Amino acid sequence: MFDVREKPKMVQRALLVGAYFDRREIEEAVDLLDELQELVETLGIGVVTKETAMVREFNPRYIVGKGKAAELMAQAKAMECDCIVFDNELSPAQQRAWESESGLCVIDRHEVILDIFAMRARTSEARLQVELARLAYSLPRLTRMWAHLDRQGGGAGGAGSGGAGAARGEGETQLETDRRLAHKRIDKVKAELEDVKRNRDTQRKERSRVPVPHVAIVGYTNAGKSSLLNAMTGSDVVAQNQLFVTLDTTTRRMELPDGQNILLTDTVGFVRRLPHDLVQSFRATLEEAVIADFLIHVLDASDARAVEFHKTTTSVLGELGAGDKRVVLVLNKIDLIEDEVRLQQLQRHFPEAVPISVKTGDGMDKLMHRLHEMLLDRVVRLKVAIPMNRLDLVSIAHQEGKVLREKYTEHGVQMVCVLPKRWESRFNVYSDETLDIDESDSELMPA
Ligand SMILES: Nc1nc2c(ncn2[C@@H]2O[C@H](COP(=O)(O)OP(=O)(O)OP(=O)(O)O)[C@@H](O)[C@H]2O)c(=O)[nH]1
Ligand SMILES: [Mg+2]
Repeated sequence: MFDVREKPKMVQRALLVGAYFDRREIEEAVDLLDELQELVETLGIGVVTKETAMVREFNPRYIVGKGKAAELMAQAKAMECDCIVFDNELSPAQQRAWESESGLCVIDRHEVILDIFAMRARTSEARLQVELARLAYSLPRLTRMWAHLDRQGGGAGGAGSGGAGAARGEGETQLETDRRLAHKRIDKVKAELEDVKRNRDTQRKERSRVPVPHVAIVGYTNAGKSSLLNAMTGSDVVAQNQLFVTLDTTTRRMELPDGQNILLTDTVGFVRRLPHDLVQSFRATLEEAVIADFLIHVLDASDARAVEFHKTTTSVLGELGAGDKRVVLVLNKIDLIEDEVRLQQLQRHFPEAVPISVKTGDGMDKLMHRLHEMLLDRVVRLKVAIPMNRLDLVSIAHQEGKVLREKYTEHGVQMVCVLPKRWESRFNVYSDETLDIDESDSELMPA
């Protein structure tokens, strides 16, 4: 690991700045700053104050005007802040200018998100992916006074482990050494990620041997994706009222009421202004969304920013190459909406969406029904009379589909079953729609 300069102490008190360039953007700037506050607090840093700054004349050194920059620095010091956090992306040079002139630690939303991901990464894959994103971010910033916030110690990314690896080559400046080692590390992490990817591909191949439809749950962070997976499959993926709880995908099998099996995958949440290199680094993980047959897009309908969140998720999905996937949109947390009109507005905005509450179970039957509809083109429902010498088909029907009715006769087995389309031709020979086998649909599908 390359050497990084440690910052003098942990930062604790932050002044947040959101610069905007058009008077009409003020609302959005305030809104994004509120979100930045949530992100900063996730790192355990207190937010002392939030300032929006309208930029009349863009100053490439500070983004905001020189006077405004001086004012903000003075304010940060007067309020005993030890850190300034920008909602806007700071170039390495801008960050250096702010840090050297204020004497404070200055970071941007990008770095905050990277640090949250680093703090949350648990599996080796997530750690590698975060580390890669952090290295990409750090490389042009090696001359900074301080490196990443590194609150979790050890962990991924530019943590200052220095040591033998950082030995300076002949005639090299410290900066050149840092750069060389960073590049070396980047190559190594990339190679390790390739291994992980190969493993994943093998697993996927295994899965696609049995072509069960694959559905990925996507959405903004904290929308309730993991909760939905848990509710649908009875698993216990961690679900918490915090940002970016999930950094790894979890795939679980579930059976729909019509007997079809599907694979459901929980994915990493998105956020506005999600760093591009982070999306790139998490490609392997997020690829689950790209290869899925369709997506369940979970939206927190109780959040006033739901429409914005929807836009963000849709555009990140586009960036990942999953923009043309079929989507079941879910308006979650309707139990928290007190204002009926608000829910109606959302439903008018998203007429196709299924309103649900994972918490109360409200609407879950409708969601199941919608999933069933999405898969209609993949299954057939057949009435068959299987002769004694083809009892192998009976076991196939049990394994691959769902047997709704079954009657043993002296000639063989009569069945009503739902089967994946690819079995249709083999069963069709024995199909007999006139069979009189007691069949009531009531328990199968919700209305
Ligand atoms: N009131 C209410 N809370 C919900 C509902 N669904 C989920 N939650 C809560 O919302 C919070 C976030 O849920 P998660 O399932 O962790 O959200 P996520 O989308 O997986 O979030 P990340 O993994 O961070 O991207 C948790 O505190 C859940 O208990 C719901 O229908 N109603
Ligand atoms: Mg989650």
